[in-house]
Amino acid sequence: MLTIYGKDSSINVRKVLWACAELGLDYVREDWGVGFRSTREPSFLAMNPNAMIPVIDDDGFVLWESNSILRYLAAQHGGASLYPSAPRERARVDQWMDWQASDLNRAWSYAFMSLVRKSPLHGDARQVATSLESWTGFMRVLEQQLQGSGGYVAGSAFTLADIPVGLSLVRWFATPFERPALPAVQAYCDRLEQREGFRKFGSNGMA
Ligand SMILES: N[C@@H](CCC(=O)N[C@@H](CS)C(=O)NCC(=O)O)C(=O)O
Repeated sequence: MLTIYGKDSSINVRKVLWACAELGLDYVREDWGVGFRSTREPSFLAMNPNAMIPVIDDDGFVLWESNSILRYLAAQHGGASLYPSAPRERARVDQWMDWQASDLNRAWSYAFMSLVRKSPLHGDARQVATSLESWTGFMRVLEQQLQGSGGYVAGSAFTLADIPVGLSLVRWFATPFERPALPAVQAYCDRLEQREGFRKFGSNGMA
């Protein structure tokens, strides 16, 4: 039995939900996080002392950190094509997953909180501009990669890396500002749209 702890409006929870869709895994999900049960409850902290969602419990194996959960689920539940075992192919998938979780995530954070979430703590116009500039720079890197990769971020086949990167695109398109045209990114988004997991957990209007 697989249990996923976390509300489905969270981008990091949606990574896990999309991965389960790709793997054909059944699960039950409980709503935790802001607006639902508090991750500060002792029973939650016992699973993840960082008080963050998502967390999974797979037959007694408890794990947090969304990208690590994706890797585990693919390795444990027959996802060899999503997460190849050959060291170089696997490293290429890891590279893009880590890029999303670190550089890309950090770049968009201020602008997204300001322009989409309307956070009163993110009202500094200069910091918004810096964030947008940095985010756009990383998206140009993605554009360049997709122009020559063969269709997906880590190569010609869909892999785990397309899940965090694909969900990140939703934020890119949902943020109101003058985006440069990135045709390979747009074509990639259209390609992801053909996957049920993306339609259910990515392009469903939630950013
Ligand atoms: N590095 C973590 C980040 C997790 C994270 O930031 N989760 C947010 C939701 S997207 C959270 O738990 N927020 C607190 C809450 O909702 O209570 C991961 O990738 O799993």
